[in-house]
Amino acid sequence: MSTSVGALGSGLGGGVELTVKNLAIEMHRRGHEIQLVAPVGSELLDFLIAQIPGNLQTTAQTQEISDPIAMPADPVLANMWSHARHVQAKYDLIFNIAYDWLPFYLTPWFQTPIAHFISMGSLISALDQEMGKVAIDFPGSIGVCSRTQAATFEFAEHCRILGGAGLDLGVYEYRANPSNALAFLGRISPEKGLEDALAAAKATGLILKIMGKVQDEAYWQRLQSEYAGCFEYCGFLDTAAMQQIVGDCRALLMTPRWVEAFGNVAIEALACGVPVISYARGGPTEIVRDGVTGFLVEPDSVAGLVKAIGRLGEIDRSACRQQAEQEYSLSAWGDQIESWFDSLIVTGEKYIDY
Ligand code: HBI
Repeated sequence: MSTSVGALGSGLGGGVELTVKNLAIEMHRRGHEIQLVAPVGSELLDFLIAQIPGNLQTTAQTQEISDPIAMPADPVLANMWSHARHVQAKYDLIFNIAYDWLPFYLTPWFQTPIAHFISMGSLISALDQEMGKVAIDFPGSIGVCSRTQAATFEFAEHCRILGGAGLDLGVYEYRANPSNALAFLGRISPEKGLEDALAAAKATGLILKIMGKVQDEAYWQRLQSEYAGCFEYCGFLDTAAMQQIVGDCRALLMTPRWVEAFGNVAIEALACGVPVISYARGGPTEIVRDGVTGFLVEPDSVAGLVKAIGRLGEIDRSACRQQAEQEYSLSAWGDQIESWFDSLIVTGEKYIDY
């Protein structure tokens, strides 16, 4: 059950799109039958996708913590879950990655177990409450990306830490000798702090190569005029094209204003041998080995970013690729996910109703 904020392949789902893609690939490789349920216009390799019509959800990160739960007219989210209700008997498990109230509220109404993967830290109290109910009433059914993300929820100790995704490392080419540019990967939206990455690039005279979907037009217009000449916008690219550009950069800059749940882009950069310079906030603090595969910088400090850029000569790029191979392979992540799923699937022989 995909994200409700955009069709798969649109880029609006951010890191969730890589998570869904690699999960589908890996579970298929392990012999599981999969049906994807996603907003109309979705595409993902040649997987069967139930294309669901309706209006997209508002992105949770643009809402206030005390906001009421909102659903548009003809909500794609509700239509997705009506579809799930009709087909649930055909499947052993439903995997949900929508960061929305409805899937959690509906959990007790479903006969098929639901594995909820929460893709961001706490954002909206009313949503946290519903997630917390499921965490208690359906033990083990909540998966998250990182410990720091879990810690933003009151039900942290009920979360299973899974990482944000695993990578098909063959898709990422290791590059030893980069050009003199920096990379920024991600949705162009205020919570990603792109202005700080641009300020650091400007201060060091290195071009910032920006890749990702423009999600907040006004924000992007403002940055383009303020930092004209400091960046090259490469658009929202597929993995093969993206890794080609990232691999040629001296470092990936991550400047999250929020508790980044994981940072799929960090492990993608490492897979290309590219060090990660990130604010010490959220998921990247559990990924970057400070001084070895990148640098963790005092949050919101552009000066700290500039200092770290000056130290890139200390990093052995092959150590970055090695970390991706040791910790972020798709098969290792697949083991974690599959054992999580197994723990939730009620198989006949265990619970026979007399
Ligand atoms: N907002 N309401 C809502 N629902 C989602 O599924 C959602 C979101 N905001 C962002 C998002 N998903 C993903 O792009 C990130 O979790 C990566």
